Amino acid sequence: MRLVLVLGDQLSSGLSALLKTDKATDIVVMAEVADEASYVPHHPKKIAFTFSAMRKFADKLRKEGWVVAYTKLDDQANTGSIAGELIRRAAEYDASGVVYTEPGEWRLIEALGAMPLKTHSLPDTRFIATHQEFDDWAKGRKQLRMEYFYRDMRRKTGLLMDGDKPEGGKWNYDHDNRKPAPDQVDYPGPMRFAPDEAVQEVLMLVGRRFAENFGDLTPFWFATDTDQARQHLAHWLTGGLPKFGDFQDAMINDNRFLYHAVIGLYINAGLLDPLEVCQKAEQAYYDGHAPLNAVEGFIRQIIGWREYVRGIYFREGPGYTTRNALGHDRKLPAMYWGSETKMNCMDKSVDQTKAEAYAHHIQRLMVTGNFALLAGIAPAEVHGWYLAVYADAYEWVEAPNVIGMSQFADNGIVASKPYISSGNYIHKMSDYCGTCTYRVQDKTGENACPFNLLYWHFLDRHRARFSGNPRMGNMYRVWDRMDDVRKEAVLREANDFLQRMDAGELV
Ligand code: FAD
Ligand code: DLZ
Ligand code: SF4
Repeated sequence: MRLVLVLGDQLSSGLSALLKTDKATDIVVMAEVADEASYVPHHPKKIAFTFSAMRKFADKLRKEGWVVAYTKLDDQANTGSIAGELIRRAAEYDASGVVYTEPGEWRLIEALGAMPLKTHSLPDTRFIATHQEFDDWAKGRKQLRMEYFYRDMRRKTGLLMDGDKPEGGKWNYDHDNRKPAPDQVDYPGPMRFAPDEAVQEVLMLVGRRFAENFGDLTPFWFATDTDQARQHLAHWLTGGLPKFGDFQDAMINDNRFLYHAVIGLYINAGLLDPLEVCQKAEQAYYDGHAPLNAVEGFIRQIIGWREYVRGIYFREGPGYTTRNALGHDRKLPAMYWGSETKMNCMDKSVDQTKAEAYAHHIQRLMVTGNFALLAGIAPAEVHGWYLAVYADAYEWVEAPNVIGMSQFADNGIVASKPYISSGNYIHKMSDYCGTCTYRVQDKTGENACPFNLLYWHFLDRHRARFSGNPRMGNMYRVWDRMDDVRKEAVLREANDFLQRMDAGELV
């Protein structure tokens, strides 16, 4: 008899560990443990989602005939860690060993490998590319450009392929996907599910045990099983997908989700299969329900970016999260944890993160990420924040996005140049600036937008590293053409802003 570990983000019937074991003889182990619930101060909604979905998945397995040894967080015998639970259950059932699907985090991979038990780790087949395929693709390349990897994934899956050519003649329709914020959004947002009894029990537990964590536990509306997640997906495919592409980069004061799918949490936890999701989106295109720019853009995020960042995480190894190529060392300011700020874009992005454990890609990249990079915040602190606050955050996907794409801390493996912008970009893509205390038009002075000041501060302090980057030459030429008095004022005001922020003043 073997134990079969199922982790909180492995809630898939097709999990390799379940497929390779036998419900007649083997025993599934699932455990809510303090270690997993507190390696970062997770958003309460994320913990409630994980525990609810775990409990429902355990019930489903039992109905299918599995014996499931499930540990609840409050159980007396709970050892507090996954390894501890496996060791305890192995003794209880006199198990010959443990079978598991590779976890999505080095921390756990190492902890499981160090257990005094016979272990058998299986590849996680819920992804499209294997580690070997990614490494073969990456080997010998000077730059690991997602776009080329993505094309291979299109060929591999056959998604949006017309023979060996991309559907419509182009691989990438991103050019059509940068429309600014629309006046009205004609999609009501993600489907919301009233908590049933099982979820309510978890909400009580999380409310009691994690009351101090940043984030609102209620209203809790996430799907917590595959049936619900599929209902939500169907709702989005009809209402959201058609305009997903057009407004993918837009941000609006009064709308937290726009046309985004809000499915990262469901795919990452295993409730939805990424390929199935893409095939349904592809069908919407062939049925004439959604345009190619939307469908291609969406499929690229999943079989392109999602697979690519996973490849990077596993290729770069356990030290990736400690990288700090730019030597940034500022503490994460309290505004990330909800303290007041006068910057409306930051306020709105953090506020919705607190309420929903969700912000969309451009808020993460061009608002909170951009600000952290411009202000020189230590990437490890930024990483800890993103890992904690989003319901879809697991290290394999979060770290390459934060350490690599957003903070350039991996020295350009993921991003060929830093994703930085002045207030202009935010102004173009959102209605945030219209209701901000700062003025986006002001480049210096009392009301100057801090993004404007910090943008030049960043370029100036990292001149040696970036002035030779062909994609940044223009920025440096603009800076160099500015007169010295103006330059001096920008840098002085940027430094002053940073000092006031560090001192905890309202900025
Ligand atoms: P949509 O915008 O509707 O996109 C559809 C799906 O595409 C997503 O659900 C996701 O599965 C996939 N996807 C899109 N972009 C990416 C990407 N860059 N990397 C991986 N998958 C992608 N995504 C996470 O799943 N977990 C994270 O912890 C995470 N942290 C991020 C941190 C930063 C700084 C940035 C810039 C991006 C991060 N992303 C992360 C990627 C992306 O922002 C989220 O996947 C997306 O916002 C989730 O919302 P959605 O489901 O509405 O996505
Ligand atoms: C995110 C999370 C949380 C909050 N709690 C648990 C838990 O108690 N038990 C569990 O098995 N998994 C949990 N998870 C998901 C794990 O942290 C995740 O499996 C690892 O980070 C690897 O991706
Ligand atoms: Fe953000 Fe600057 Fe616009 Fe204010 S003015 S919302 S700080 S970009």
